[in-house]
Amino acid sequence: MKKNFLIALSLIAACGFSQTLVQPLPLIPQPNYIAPAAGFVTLPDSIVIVADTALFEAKYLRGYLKDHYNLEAKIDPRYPVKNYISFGIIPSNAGEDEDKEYYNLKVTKKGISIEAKTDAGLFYAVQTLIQLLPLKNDVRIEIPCVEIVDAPRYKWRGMHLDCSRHFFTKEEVKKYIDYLAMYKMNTFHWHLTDDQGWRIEIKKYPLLTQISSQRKETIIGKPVDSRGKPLKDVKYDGKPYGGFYSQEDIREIVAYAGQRHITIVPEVEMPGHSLAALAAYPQYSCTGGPFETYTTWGVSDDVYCAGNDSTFTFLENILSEVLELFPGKYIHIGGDECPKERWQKCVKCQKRMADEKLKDEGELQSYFIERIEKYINSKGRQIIGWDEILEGGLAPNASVMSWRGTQGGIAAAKQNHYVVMTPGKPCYFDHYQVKDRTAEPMAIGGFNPVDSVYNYDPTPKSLSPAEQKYILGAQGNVWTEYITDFKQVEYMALPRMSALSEVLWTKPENKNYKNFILRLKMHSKLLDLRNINYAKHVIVQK
Ligand code: TNX
Repeated sequence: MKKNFLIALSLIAACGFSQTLVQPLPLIPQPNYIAPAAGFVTLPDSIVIVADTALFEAKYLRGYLKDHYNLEAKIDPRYPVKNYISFGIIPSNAGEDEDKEYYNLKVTKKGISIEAKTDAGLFYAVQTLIQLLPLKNDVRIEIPCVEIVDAPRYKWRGMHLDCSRHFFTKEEVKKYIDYLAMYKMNTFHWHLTDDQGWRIEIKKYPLLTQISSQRKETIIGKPVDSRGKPLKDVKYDGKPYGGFYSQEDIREIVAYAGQRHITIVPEVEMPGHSLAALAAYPQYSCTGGPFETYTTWGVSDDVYCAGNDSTFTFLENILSEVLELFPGKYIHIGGDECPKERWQKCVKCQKRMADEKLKDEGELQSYFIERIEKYINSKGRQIIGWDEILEGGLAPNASVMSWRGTQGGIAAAKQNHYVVMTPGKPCYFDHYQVKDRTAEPMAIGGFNPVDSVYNYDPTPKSLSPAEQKYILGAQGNVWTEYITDFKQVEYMALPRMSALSEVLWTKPENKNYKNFILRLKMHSKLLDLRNINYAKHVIVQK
């Protein structure tokens, strides 16, 4: 099968891209091999999905056909003569994980057949099939005959959402997960804690939800001017703001994502970005407080005390509940932007540095992360952190998320550590999408247009082929200081997320920006059909 797949891929140059010039199929991300055939298959009002009745993918497709086209599909393991959509699992090559997400989708006049090595592959085939369905829901269902053979370029195809600065409901988070699913992404990085709010219920520490999940008000506009200088006359809205996910909510969301083959990587920030937690538990800071959950944007100087053993007990107790809730391999421990002023003046932190022979506060930060890593590794999991965890020495098994450019990722890969690329340029989807800032709602700054996302290559050329293997993939980040509601999340995420999905899924030789825009224009009708908001600059050209 693997051989067939390679042959199929090598055929792409010959026929797959005949589509580049003629009308392409409205698929995003572009599959790696497409063989268009003549004609269409028309689905009748009732159809059989040939599959085990317990298969989630079959039920998902049945639900979609019913909800959007009012088509009744019956799931049955027996084949009818025609009018079927069949699901089949084919043997996988043991030990080879590179094409576990492979699928083959054949649309013929007789029926539609899907084959994959795993349920994830079946799911991706369903996503492709859904994108081939008519873009109006009151018409006959005609699907173009085609064969698609497909598998992703990268293993980590991620999107992040900051639910600390602004809170999004359980239903909104599920919608966001639906968008990842639509684009065959498989990792949702859920930013759950920060200075401005703690959003995850921890049973052992109820004040985290009672106090840390709330802030008394929120700054209006920006705390700094365009050069980054603090503004004097800032105003606050005077409105209490808060929210959190109960453990029950989290279990529901994790299960929802899991069915869609999406792993959630929860982020619990440490040692910095922790003021909200310290507002409830000031004893784990250097000064003892008192503190309030941050009401402004930026980074608080008050961080967890690294000299106090009870800080680690507190964090390990929190993490033990987090590990129970999230079954994935990775736990994100933050590690970014930790001011060191408090540690410099803290007797306990300085004693720790002397006892552990640490030469500066950078090494104290490494001590902190390594200690947490030991705990997480002892539970059979791995840590991932922002690239600051490289400073002062990388914890032995840590993976790195490179956000301040790609240098951190390159350095980590050279040290044989796994890397997820998410450089501010172009992976920060909280930045503007067009040059003219007056044409968009206020954003944090920066400029990351859709084409810059599309043309991004996560694998740095400066790495050797062996080092390049450490690049797991990339991720788009949606930080929400200035994103107050979910419609705005959609606007910032789309269509940059559509572009990123193609970076992550489609092999570079099969990508083409002009062709992407043609497909995006058709695909935007699907977004309209589902009532999803998106930025229209590259779709509606003035
Ligand atoms: C930097 S990325 C941050 C976030 C902000 C973001 C705004 C990172 C690890 N830290 O705390 O929200 O910039 O773009």
